[in-house]
Amino acid sequence: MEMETGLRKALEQNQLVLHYQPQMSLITGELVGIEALIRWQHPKHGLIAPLEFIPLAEETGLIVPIGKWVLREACRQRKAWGTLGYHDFPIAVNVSVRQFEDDHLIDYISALLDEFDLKGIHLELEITESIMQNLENSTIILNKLKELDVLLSIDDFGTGYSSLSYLKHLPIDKIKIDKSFVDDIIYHSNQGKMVKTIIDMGLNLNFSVIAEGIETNEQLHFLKENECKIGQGYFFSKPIPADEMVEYLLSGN
Ligand code: G
Ligand code: G
Ligand code: MN
Ligand code: NA
Repeated sequence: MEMETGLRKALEQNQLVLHYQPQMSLITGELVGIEALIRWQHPKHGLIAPLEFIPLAEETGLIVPIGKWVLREACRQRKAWGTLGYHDFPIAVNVSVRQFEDDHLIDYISALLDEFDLKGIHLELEITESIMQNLENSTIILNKLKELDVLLSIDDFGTGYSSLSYLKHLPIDKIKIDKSFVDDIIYHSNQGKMVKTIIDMGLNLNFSVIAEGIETNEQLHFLKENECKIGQGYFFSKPIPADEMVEYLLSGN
């Protein structure tokens, strides 16, 4: 209860911040996307990670206004980067199921694209496989979002219950191979085979495939060998504040 009040306050008093993590082409080494990740800059407790407050936000429904704030802040930041001359990559935002199912989401996103003069392809929504539990309704929502031209990706792919055969009937652009698979690549050859299988099937179904949580050269090497074309992880950069991201962009990354 106390934390819920605190979280409400956080939203009202601008204590929420976004950090940004680059997504890199494993072929050219160029930056091809940026994921926005929320943090709570608490006046007493410092920077609080999303795992410590997003579950509560989801339970209480606060995720809906918080999620709107995230979308707006990400679009504002994306426009600012565009003004600096960085036009080409989308900004990716995590969207919780409850937010995904909110009736106002589509109109809200449409209004944001207008407000910040962005094309749909400048914004990517990361949703999880759990939306498949309500396949019929989710299909309708995904199709409406796709009419706005926003990019749609499946986060934490491989940890849920969906299969690629389901996904091929949905307007999904990208799958993000969960970090847990990438972690084990080098230690267990079976995990490597699994990752390879996901990459191959994803590419065959015309999805972009990104590997999450790349930390080592060995993982990078394996992924490149197996034709994974995009990667994200501490190997390239941790999630960083917006001002550091500008330096990162300026440095030609
Ligand atoms: O940034 P970090 O790796 O600590 O994120 C941990 C988890 O929190 C991830 O699963 C991520 O998807 C989730 N998360 C981060 N930012 C947001 C956000 O803005 N909205 C939602 N719904 N989840 C987020
Ligand atoms: O579930 P989602 O993919 O949205 O969450 C990404 C989470 O993973 C964020 O909390 C981010 O900080 C974290 N992350 C990103 N790259 C790495 C990595 O290379 N190693 C580790 N341990 N965590 C990572
Ligand atoms: Mn994500
Ligand atoms: Na993930």
